Amino acid sequence: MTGANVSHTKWMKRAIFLASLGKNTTSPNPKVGAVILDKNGKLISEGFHFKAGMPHAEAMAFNNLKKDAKGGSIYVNLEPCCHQGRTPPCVDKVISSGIKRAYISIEDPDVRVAGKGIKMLEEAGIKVHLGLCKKESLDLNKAFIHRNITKKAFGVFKWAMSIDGRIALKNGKSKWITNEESRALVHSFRAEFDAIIIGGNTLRKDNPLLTTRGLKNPEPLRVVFTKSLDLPIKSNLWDCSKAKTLVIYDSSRANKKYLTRIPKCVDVEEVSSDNPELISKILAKRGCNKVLWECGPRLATAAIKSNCIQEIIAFIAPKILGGENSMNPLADFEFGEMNEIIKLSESQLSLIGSDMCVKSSLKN
Ligand code: AOF
Ligand code: ZN
Repeated sequence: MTGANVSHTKWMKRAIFLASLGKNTTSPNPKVGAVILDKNGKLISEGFHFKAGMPHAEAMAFNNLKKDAKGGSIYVNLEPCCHQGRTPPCVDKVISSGIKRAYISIEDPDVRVAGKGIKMLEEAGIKVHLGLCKKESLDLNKAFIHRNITKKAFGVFKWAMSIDGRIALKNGKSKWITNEESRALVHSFRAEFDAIIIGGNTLRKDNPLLTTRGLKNPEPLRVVFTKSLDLPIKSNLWDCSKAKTLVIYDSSRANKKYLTRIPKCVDVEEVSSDNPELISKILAKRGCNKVLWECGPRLATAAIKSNCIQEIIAFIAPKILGGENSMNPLADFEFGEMNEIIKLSESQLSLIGSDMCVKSSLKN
C-alpha cells in the first residue's frame, strides 16, 4: 500500500469508528460516520448518525464545520443519500460545500438511493472513490443491508444449553443452566436488537421479561408468535411500562376469543400461516434491522428452514442434564444424508467464567 492509500484507509477507518458510535440507536437507519478534510488534507470536521430523524452523519459533519471545505475531501462509510426522508438529502450538502473528492465505502442498498447519490456527486464534478474498507463497512451495516435487500429482518437465534445439548430437564425445569455472568451478558446482547421473538410456549412456560434491564432505551420490541392465541391472562409481557409488546397470531388456527386476554397497550397483528418468514417481514416493515429469536425448538427450526436466521449464539454450560427425550435447542430437520446438514462458519468462542459462548454464521 502506498503512503496515500494508508492515509485514505486511516480516514475511512475513522469514519467507520464514528459510525459505530450509533450502535444500538440508529435502526431503522444504518450506522454512518463522516470525516471532512480541507484542501490540504487537514481534518476539519466529523460527524455520525445517532438516531432516525436526527441529522445524518454528513449533515452533522457540515454542521460542525469550522473551516471552508472547498477543494477538500469527505470520507463516508455509506453512499450519501439523495432523497428527502426524515431529513434533507446529504448529496446537496456535499455538492454545495465545494468538496472535490468523496471516498465512499459502499453503496446504500435503500432503493431511494442505490447508486443515485454517487451519480449526482459525479455529475457535479466530484471525484468519487468507491470501495475503501468495503468488508468492514458491509459487516457494520449487515443487518440494515439484509433488511433492504430481502425485506426481512436479520435474525440471530440464541439459546442456552448444557454440554450434553439439553435446554431443560425431562420435567421442563431449566432455571438455571448457564451462570449468572452469561445471563447478564444476554441482557447486554439484547441491546443490539430491535426486537426479541419468542413463541407462545416460551411465554406460557417461562413468563420472561425479555428486556435489557434498562441498558437500551427504548427497550427492544418484545414479540410473541402464537398459533392458538391461548396466552396467559397474566404475563410480564403485558406490562407495557417497561417495553412494548407485539403479539403476532396465525389467523388460520387461532381462536380469536382469546384476543380479549391481551391488554390494549399491546399491539396485535395477524398472519395467514405459521411461516416465520411472515414474522420476519412484519418486523422488517416496522423498521427492525436485527432481531433476536429466543424461542423454543420448533419455532427456531422453522425460522432456520425459512432463512430467517443468519447467525447463532449458543451459551454452553459445563453441566450434564441427561435424559433421552429431554429438549434440544432445535427440532427435526429430517436430514437423511450428511451432505444435507447445516454447516456454520466464522465461529468465535469466548469463555464466560466456566460457561462457553459460541457465535457462528449460517450461510443462506
Ligand atoms: C446518509 N447518511 O448518516 C444516513 C443515511 O429518513 P431519513 O432521512 O433518516 O433517511 C433514512 C435513509 O437515509 C436510510 O434508509 C439510508 O438510505 C439513508 N441513511 N444516509 O447519507 C447517514 N443515516
Ligand atoms: Zn443522508
